[in-house]
Amino acid sequence: LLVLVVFLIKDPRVSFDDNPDVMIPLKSRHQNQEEYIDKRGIHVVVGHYMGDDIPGKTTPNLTEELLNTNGFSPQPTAGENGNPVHIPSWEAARMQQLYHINKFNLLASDRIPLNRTLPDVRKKKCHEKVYRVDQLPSTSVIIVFHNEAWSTLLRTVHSVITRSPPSLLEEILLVDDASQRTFLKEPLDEYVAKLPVSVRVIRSSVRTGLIRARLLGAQEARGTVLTFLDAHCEATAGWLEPLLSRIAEDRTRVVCPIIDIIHEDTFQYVRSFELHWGAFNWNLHFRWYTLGQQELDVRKKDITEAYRTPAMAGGLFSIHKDYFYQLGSYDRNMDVWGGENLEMSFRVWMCGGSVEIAPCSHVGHVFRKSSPYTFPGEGGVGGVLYRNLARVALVWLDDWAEFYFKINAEAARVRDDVTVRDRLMLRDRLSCHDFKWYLDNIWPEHFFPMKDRFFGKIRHEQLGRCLQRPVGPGGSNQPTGPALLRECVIETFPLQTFVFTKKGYIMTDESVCLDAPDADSAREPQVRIMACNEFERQRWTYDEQSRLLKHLMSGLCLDLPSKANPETLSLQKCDAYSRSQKWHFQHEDWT
Ligand code: UD2
Ligand code: MN
Repeated sequence: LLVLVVFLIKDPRVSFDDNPDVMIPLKSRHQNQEEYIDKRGIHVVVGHYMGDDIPGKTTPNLTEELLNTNGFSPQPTAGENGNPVHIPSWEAARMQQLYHINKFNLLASDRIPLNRTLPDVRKKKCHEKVYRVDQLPSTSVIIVFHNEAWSTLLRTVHSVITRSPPSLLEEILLVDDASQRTFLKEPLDEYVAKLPVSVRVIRSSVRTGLIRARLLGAQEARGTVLTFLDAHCEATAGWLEPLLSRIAEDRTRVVCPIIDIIHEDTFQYVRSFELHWGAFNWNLHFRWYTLGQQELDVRKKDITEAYRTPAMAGGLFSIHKDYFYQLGSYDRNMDVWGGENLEMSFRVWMCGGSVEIAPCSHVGHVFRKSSPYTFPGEGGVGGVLYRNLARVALVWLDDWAEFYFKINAEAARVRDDVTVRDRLMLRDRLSCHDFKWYLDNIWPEHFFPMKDRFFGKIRHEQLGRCLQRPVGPGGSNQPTGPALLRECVIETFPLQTFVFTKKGYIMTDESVCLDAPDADSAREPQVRIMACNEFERQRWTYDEQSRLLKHLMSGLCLDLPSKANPETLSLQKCDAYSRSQKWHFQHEDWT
């Protein structure tokens, strides 16, 4: 059960170092620490000493006293300029114990001053941009939290105060979702009263979940724009102006910053990639995928320009307050955590607005591998999350709702527990587009089944085995690897289910495609599953008559593994008489 719980919580969130494809190992300046540049060019630092959630390992006893102690004890230079914090080995035991309170390295966080300096991670071109601050709308910054650590919560607050033009920052609203820690009560009230900006603490007496907590904050907000942040963020120089200026031009834009990584072990500020956008997989879990070609072309012209994204991560964004309400704010029947990010993304896009990422705005966030808090409600974490997601599917997915429930047994089990009438009425009232419009227009690169594309298994006739994609460690985004041939599974089985698009791409869940990455080299081309990139290399044609599956660029045909590379399928000279090149496209119903 523990394994399941850890997986459930971990899966839907973003984690960049689940699958560290190490490219360039670096010599670390610190003991007990590994550093490398990964395949996306990100500088990653990993501490070996972390007390992470190893399934089966018991959580150390966290006493009431420990939980209620504010351990903030800053060292002036710790973490300055976004540097990692090194905890000496003699403190490892304490560090591991504290780690379990918030599921990040609390001891490290507690050493970093609340106003630490950060690098200016913006592209050079961003510095040349001039914003007319006097013509931008003001914003309320809303931060909801449940049992957050003092140091991360207040570092979020200070980073906002320090790095926002005063005239644009109307106030900061801290919404306490029934935290139990004593230091988050009067001590917090007293602390924020002394700050130079209006910071108000709004408290929910019952645990209401992040969605309704944000609604509480919105209701109190005085600013023209609402800016939401998680309670463990750090805003960098110039973060606010790009968000507000996009909304000043058009109030139907919902704008997100680039979300950088505050490493959960070292609190190092790590710049994230800009060439990704947000979307989701067949399980309705939010994912980062490589940017669509059209968007890449736009970016090449002006890298400071905001770009569209099919979905937002959920935690960090600005929205005009009137537009927020006009569009139905949030679905207040969603509990605790999850689903509201896609719900809002679909609603905004389908009902006339847009969701975008402003690349000159950078905010760091501590991504965690598991959740530190409880999920009150029937069925625990799974019950809560899948009821939220069932609501998303029933309101917004139209024909694809059945597809979602078909491959998500957990959501199917709870679909009858939810009623979404009020949200369907809202959708009707706003005269929103349907989900097909969304897929066609907002995310044409998607890998969902459609009426005019094949959906099903690709079976090797001679062996009766099916094409299968690899799974990345920890269910990572866009898992790549060999194109496998495995025993066909009778039921719908996502790993063996592919779509064949009109353009000739053979895609599957997680935006991975059948590819021949070295088709243009002299070597014998291997067939692999790679991130979809719309390159010519990933296009195929199928001939019903001969049942050959031809790789367009090389003119070769999909065949069994060769002796040289027994673990993955190969490309060979097409031969209509060869039994090993015959493939059967076995259609499956998805509606
Ligand atoms: C991501 C989002 C998060 C939210 C979530 C889906 C980012 C960086 N984060 O997960 O904002 O959209 O996906 O729902 O995009 N909280 C409460 N009450 C609760 C539970 C959480 O107030 O019952 C607070 C929590 O203290 C935190 C915020 O809500 O400040 C988000 O929670 P999280 O950090 O666990 O979510 P995260 O980053 O994993
Ligand atoms: Mn968070």
